[in-house]
Amino acid sequence: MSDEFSPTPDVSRRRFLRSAAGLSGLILTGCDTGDLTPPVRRGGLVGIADVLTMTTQRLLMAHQPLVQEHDPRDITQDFPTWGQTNPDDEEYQRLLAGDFEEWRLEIGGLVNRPTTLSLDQLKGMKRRTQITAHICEQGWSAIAEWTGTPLTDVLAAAGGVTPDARYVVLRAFDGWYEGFDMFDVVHPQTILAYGLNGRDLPRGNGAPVRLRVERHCGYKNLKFVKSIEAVASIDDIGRGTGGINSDWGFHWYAGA
Ligand SMILES: Nc1nc2c(c(=O)[nH]1)N[C@H]1C(S)=C(S)[C@@H](COP(=O)(O)O)O[C@H]1N2
Ligand SMILES: [Mo]
Repeated sequence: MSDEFSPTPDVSRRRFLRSAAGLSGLILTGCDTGDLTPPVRRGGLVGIADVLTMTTQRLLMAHQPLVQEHDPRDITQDFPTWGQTNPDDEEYQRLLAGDFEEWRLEIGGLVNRPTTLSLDQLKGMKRRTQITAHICEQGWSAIAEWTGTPLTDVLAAAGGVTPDARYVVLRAFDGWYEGFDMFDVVHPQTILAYGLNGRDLPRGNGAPVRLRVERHCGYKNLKFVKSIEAVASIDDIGRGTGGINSDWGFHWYAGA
């Protein structure tokens, strides 16, 4: 029997195409410059700055997708801890006391197969190690080696995002949340990091897992990650600007 008359290859091919649709949507957005403007337009000078920063960087970086990776000898001794270093959250404290064995990353929203991942499962997936500069908007920077799972692989573990997903929102145990468009989500250096300078991520730096999103400055690199949600719009997230820091008035896209 030729393939043409056999229902089986056709069905599996169709299923393949359907699951590939989510992924290729991701890959397509990742291949061009992505969105050129932030999801929410603010008025006045700050609004103009929002748009100029993001548009300029996206266009400048269109053909240079990776941020600079440094040499091991550039690593800053004693990477600082900044902001929250020990979330005052009952669930977090319980998980911390149990060495995060019970920690489960929730992956939901507009994904094909909502799921959870344990720390061991995450560590068993594809890993990426990168030595990059962290630039905090509050006036310091430091270089560190981060090891983690690419965010695309984490979404793939949930069957990939559905075609209507436009943003991915991460939430943390201290109540922080940050949203990203697909350009940053599929960026090869966007990882959920569980390792810092070859060791387990210390609590102060966001244990068990923190985001590294290298095109953004410090505050978008969410620590203490609890869940990941793919969404069509950021309107219902916090005050609707796409992240806790932009809700407070910082740029949604500040670049680094
Ligand atoms: N959940 C959460 N993530 C966070 C913060 C925070 O207070 N809570 N601080 C941010 C800021 S302003 C910076 S500069 C970095 C600091 O990361 P570090 O503590 O590893 O230096 O984490 C960012 N991510
Ligand atoms: Mo920061």
